[in-house]
Amino acid sequence: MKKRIVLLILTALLFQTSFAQESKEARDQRMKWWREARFGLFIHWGPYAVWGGVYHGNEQKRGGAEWIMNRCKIPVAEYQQAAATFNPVKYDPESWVLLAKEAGMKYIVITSKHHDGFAMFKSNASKFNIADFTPYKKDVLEALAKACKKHNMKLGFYYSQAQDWNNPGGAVSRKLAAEGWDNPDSARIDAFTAANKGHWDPAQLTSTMDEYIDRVAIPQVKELLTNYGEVAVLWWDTPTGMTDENALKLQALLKLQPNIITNDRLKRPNFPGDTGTPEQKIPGADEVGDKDWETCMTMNGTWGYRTSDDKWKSTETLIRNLCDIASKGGNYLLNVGPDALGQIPQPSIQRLKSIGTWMNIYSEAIYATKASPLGTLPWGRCTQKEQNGNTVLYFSVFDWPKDGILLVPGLNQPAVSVKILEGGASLKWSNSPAGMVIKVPGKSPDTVASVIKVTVKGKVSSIAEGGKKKMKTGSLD
Ligand code: FHN
Repeated sequence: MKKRIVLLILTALLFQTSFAQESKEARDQRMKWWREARFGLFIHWGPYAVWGGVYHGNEQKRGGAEWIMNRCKIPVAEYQQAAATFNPVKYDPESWVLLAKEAGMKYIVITSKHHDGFAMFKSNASKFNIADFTPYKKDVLEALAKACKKHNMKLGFYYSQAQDWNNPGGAVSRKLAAEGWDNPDSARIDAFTAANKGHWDPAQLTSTMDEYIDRVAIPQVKELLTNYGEVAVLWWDTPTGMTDENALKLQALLKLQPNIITNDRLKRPNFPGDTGTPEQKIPGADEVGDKDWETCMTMNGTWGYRTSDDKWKSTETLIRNLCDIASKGGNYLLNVGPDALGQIPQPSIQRLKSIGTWMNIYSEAIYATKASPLGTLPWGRCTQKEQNGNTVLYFSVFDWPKDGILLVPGLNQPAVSVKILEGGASLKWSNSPAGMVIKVPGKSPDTVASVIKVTVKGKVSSIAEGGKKKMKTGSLD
C-alpha cells in the first residue's frame, strides 16, 4: 500500500513537471499546428471489419460495427479465430494519405488498438496484433507513419487504454445482449455480465485491470510513442474503470513525445488533456469556451466498416459542418472505416474528393482561422483572421440571398475591402444601423457554400456568446 502511495506521488510530480507547468506561450506553440489545421481524418480500422456488422447472418442491432464483439457477445476464442483471417492485402497507406491531403486534411488519427484489444502494430506486450496474429504479418502503423512522413501529414494514434475485450483484465462497458442479436441465451449472458462488470467470457477475467494496464496498456503506449517517429496526437477513448493511479502512469509516458497533443478521455474529469471531444455533434456557439475542441464524426452511421450502412451524409452537409465547426473555433475529425482488405469505402472516397474540390478554392476561410466574433448569422457562418492590424472576416454563405442583398447583422465597422473569395471580384457595400449591407450577384458562385471575404480596420469586438453552457464532450455524457 505504502509503495503504491509513493509511486502515485512520484508519478504526480513527474506529470506536474512535464506538463502542468507549461507556460501559456509554450502551450500555444505546441497547439499551433493543430489549431491551424482545422480538419483531420479519423480512421477506425481493425479485425471488426472482417465481420462488417454481421454475426452469423444477424445484423448487429445497435452501435458502430467496431462494437460487434461486445454487442453480439462473441466469445474470445471465436473473435480471435476471425481476427486470425484478417489479411488486408489491398492496404495502400500512401493512397490514404494522398486522399486525406486531397480533401484538405492536415492530420490523421488511426485506431492503433480499439476496444477489441487488437493491436494494429507489432507489439511485444500482446500477441494479439496484426504482425503476430494474422497472415498479413506486417505492422500497418509503420507503413502509415512512413507515408505520412513522406507527404508531410501529421499522424496521431487512437488507443483504447481501458476497454480491452481480448487481453485479460481489460475493462468492458456493459451492454445488454439484446443490442447484438436475438440470442436465445440472452438472459443467462445478461446475468453473467451484470455479475462480472460487463465481461461475458470467463477468459476475460483471468487478470485484474491493474495487471492489464501494467502488462498491456503501458508497454503498448510506450511502443507507440517510441517506434513511429513523431506522434502528433494520442487519442484516448472510453475511460471505463480507470483509476487516477493508472491514468497517471499512462500520462507520464507522454513525455516520450514532448510536443504531443492529447484529448480529454484518459480519465474523467480530472485528466482534461488538451482538447475536448464532442462526438457526432457540433457544439452550440454558447457551449464553446477557451478549451480547444474537436468534433469527431462518422460519414455514415458507423465508425468501423459495416456492409449494410448506407446512411451517408451528403457532401453539402460535411462541408457545411466544417464551416460551422471552424466558425466556433473547433476542428473536424471526420471518420472513414476501411474494409477487411484495407479499402476505404467508395462513398467515403467520393465525399473526401468533393470536399477537396471545395477546399481547393475556399480553404483560406478554414485554415488558421478563429471563431466568429459575430452572433448567429441566418444565412451561413463566419470565421476570422487578424492580418496587419486588420481583421479579415470570411462569410461562408449557405443560403444565397434571392434579392442580392446580404445583411451582416452586428457588423458596424467600415470595410477596407469586400470581395468574392473565388476570383476576387469586389462587391459594393454600405453600413447601416442593422449591420453591413453587401450587394451580391444574383447567382451564387458555389451551390454548397460561397465565401465572401471582408476586411475591416482593427479588431471586431466579439459579441459571440461562448462559454455560457458546459460543452458536452464524448458520447458518454
Ligand atoms: O466506443 C467508441 C466508439 O467505438 C468510437 O471509437 C468513438 C469515437 O469517438 N469513441 C467511443 C465512443 O465514445
